[in-house]
Amino acid sequence: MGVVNVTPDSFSDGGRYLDPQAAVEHGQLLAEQGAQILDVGGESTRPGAAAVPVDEELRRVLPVVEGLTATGATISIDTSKAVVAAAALDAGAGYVNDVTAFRGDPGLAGLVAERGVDCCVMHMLGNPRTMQKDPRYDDVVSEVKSFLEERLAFATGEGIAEERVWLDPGIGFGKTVEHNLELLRRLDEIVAIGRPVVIGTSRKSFLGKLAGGRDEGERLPGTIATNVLALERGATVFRVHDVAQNADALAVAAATFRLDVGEGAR
Ligand code: PMM
Repeated sequence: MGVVNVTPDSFSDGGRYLDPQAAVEHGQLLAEQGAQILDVGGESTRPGAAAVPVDEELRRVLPVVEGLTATGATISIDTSKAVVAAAALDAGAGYVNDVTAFRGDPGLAGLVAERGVDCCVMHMLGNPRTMQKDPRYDDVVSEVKSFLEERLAFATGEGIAEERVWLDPGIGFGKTVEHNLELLRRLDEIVAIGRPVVIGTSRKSFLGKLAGGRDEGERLPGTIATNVLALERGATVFRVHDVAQNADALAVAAATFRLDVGEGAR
């Protein structure tokens, strides 16, 4: 899953693709590099980010969804607003990625059910304005797992088919460095819920901290390390900014893991 942020303030690529043409070209490049899905978002969720009015979010994302749909790409719309999701689905998007896990807009789950599309529900403690202020858990993995199970039950209760729901532990959303690492280390426990697991570590700040203070543009090696670990623990969707390099690393890792299984079986 390649990230196409049409925002002025996303933490690693804010402002780079505000022009729809630049965003479409960037999405095309990511698709050529191997992204099977392009995740188009018009509202930054970086810690402390301000909410974006619906008109502005629509103005940012719709031309990009339309432009990328015309190229034949598969689009996921990264939004928590039903109005934005509906317009993006009308314009050709096929997935809804909601970082609030249907807690942000009471109409979104019903819309996903009615349209019969896939969706990603993600764990977040608090909201983007408050989430990084001293997040605490007794056991981060059990709490994230219970939350995702409850949200899966909510989604199916709203009429979304279970096989349409993907789950995401929400790396960096109300988590310390240790919380993120614990979630990655024990990702198999989230995978055990039985739905596809999406992982979004790409360029996030904990990678910079662990590597001695790297800024956003220098976090690709850390991103790849986490994605390879997540693959080994059962994640199947990797939300990344640097598609070519992650795709290569994941292809090699996947081939290696399959070989191990095959050799062991023989
Ligand atoms: N991270 C961001 C935005 N949307 N969606 C999902 N499902 N998972 C994530 O980890 C996630 C997301 C924030 O990163 P960005 O500002 O680089 O897009």
